[in-house]
Amino acid sequence: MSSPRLTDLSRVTGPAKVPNYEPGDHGVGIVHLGVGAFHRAHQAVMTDDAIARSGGDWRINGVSLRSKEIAGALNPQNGLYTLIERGPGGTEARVIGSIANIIAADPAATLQALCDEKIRVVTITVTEKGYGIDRAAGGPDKKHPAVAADLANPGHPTGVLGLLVAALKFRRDAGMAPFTVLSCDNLPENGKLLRLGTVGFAREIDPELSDWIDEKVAFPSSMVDRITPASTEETLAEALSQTGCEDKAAVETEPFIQWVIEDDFPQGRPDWEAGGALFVADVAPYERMKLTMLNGSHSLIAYSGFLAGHRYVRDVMGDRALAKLVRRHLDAAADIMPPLAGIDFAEYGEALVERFRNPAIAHETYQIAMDGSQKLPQRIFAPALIALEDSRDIRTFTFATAAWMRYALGRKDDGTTYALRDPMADEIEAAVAGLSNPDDIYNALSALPGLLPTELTADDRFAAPVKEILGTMLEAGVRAAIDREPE
Ligand code: CS2
Repeated sequence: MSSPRLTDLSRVTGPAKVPNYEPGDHGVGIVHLGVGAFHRAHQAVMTDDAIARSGGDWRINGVSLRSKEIAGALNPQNGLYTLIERGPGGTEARVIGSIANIIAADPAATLQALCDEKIRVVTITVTEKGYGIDRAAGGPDKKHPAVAADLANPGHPTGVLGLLVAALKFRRDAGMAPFTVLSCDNLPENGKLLRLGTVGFAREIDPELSDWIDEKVAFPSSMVDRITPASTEETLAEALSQTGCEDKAAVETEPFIQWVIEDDFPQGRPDWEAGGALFVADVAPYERMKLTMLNGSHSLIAYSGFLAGHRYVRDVMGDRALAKLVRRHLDAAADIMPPLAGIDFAEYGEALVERFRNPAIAHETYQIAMDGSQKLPQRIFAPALIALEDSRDIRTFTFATAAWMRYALGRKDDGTTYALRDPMADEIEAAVAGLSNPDDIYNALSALPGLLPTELTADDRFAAPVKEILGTMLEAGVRAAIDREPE
């Protein structure tokens, strides 16, 4: 007999917990751009907790900017899905009721949703590359395809900046309050960056609107954390056994969850404290800790682990030599953290090691290796520069850089090839085409615009070890380079 689809809480028969509220009793107050697995494992969960504890019309109108896949899974389920938390001690499941519906690859409907007066907060997870912000200049990246298209046709926007600006224009012209814009991506000072991008985009088409946005719209920064691998068939099978229902939108994640947010919501917000969110005056030090320690070592794990033949993060942690390099990285990263009240960086590092080792989570190194050009500047290069300026040991940052440069060649030691999956893939491939000498590869990748700071690449304390490690990787293989690395 086939199982019923998860369309209604009354259908749930397994051990999964269900919300203590009736989802349909609560209206929508949030539009979320980018309804991937991470959103469903993070903000949607905290919003579910908030509604459960304090009520309110805070359900989420989700938007998938390009793909129709998630809408196809979630809309027939009335937004319901199973969250599976997998820890070393076991698995727990709950059904989440905070998502109302999904708009898929439909810019006009997205704009309409953003113009709805009931929307008071717009949350965003579109990955680092999704915004179209020129981080160096602090404004819109006019070469980004969506930004270019939206600047040419601002009345029919398709990208994040264009949609936000068009919706804010409509709201201003209609005498409505704006919404608060909350970026939840792994970018340094994500709120400030998004403000610069949005205000800068508006300046190109309507300077008065730009001033209005700058004055009236809040862009709090936030630091988000939860390790969430892509869902697989096993995720869906687990959801079935936990709910007795067929669920095509289930997600699995680790038990740990963290959200640190600047409390600047003029139009109100859900009671996210109910899910454990921490509200602070300045998120920057938390962001820096997470980007440098968690994400930095994640990227080291991804490039060196993938090239050494490890499919999952947990396998990398089971490789003694690599696990030592991860600890070395965490120590070096902890050393450059400015003090943060209530946080012991050594303990934070230990907790990260345990999270990376979680045997129940199958997090692919290849997934984390994606989009290196967007991730490494804040994860590896900026910390390397700080360590260099402080005259600290920068060996681990040079090792991570060499591993990424080796990865950029697109083939493993055994000759297997793979796609780079990076918005700069074409430039990277063209830069290293035909090169085999470490110095040439180093110089070619260092010359790519906006990636490695010249203060770093021109400094021999950085350049020499990167070239040396890359040379070992090319001559003796990545395995040998890992094994030869001093602790
Ligand atoms: C990872 C992150 O894929 C990646 O680049 O480093 O997605 C990481 O899992 C999250 O930031 C954890 O909060």
